[in-house]
Amino acid sequence: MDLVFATNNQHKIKEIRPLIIDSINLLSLSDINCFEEIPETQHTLKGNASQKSHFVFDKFGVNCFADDTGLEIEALNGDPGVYSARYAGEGCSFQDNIEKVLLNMDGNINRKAKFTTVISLLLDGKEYFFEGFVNGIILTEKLGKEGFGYDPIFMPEGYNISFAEMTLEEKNKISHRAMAVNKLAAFLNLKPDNM
Ligand code: ITT
Repeated sequence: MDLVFATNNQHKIKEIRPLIIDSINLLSLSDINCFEEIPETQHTLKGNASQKSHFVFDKFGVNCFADDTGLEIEALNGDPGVYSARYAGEGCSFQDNIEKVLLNMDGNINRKAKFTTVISLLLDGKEYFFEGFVNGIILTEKLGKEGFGYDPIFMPEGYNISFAEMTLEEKNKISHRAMAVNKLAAFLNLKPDNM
């Protein structure tokens, strides 16, 4: 069956493609000629994931899912959290966001942080949610060139390299997104008629 991943973030598509079973034909927004900016105005990850999937379902009538992800930093009272994409302001780059985090965390001993992903799946008009998270710490400088977003300054618990120093396969073994997508994939596989 066809399933649209409602994201404008190409890195996310690259990450999850290997995690989705072959019987699912994963489509991007451009595959369905959706080139609009999808609104993301809610104040929770769940709300934003749901808003993104509903936007695509309502306009295009296709089975789809969306992911909303946030990086919560304990010493910053959970910031940037649900506002992770635009932490440094409207139209900012990954680099701008990283610089703002490093500045706000300068001299802070508590480096604890957590990535959380919430997926909203809309299948035949019914909504299902899947969640994944990973704990870690915020580094004091950027390490590595892989991945995207905050990956160069996030080191997952139990590792001594950043997400940006990992291969896609390594990140996919432990990441917030992989955990949520694996739950989605297991659910799709278990559907009785296999759709
Ligand atoms: P879509 O809404 O189109 O899916 P987005 O980039 O706006 O793409 P999110 O709102 O879910 O995605 O993510 C917010 C930001 O969090 C994102 O722009 C990245 O900076 C960061 N982020 C998300 N997933 C990440 C990951 O796996 N590693 C590092 N940073 C990540």
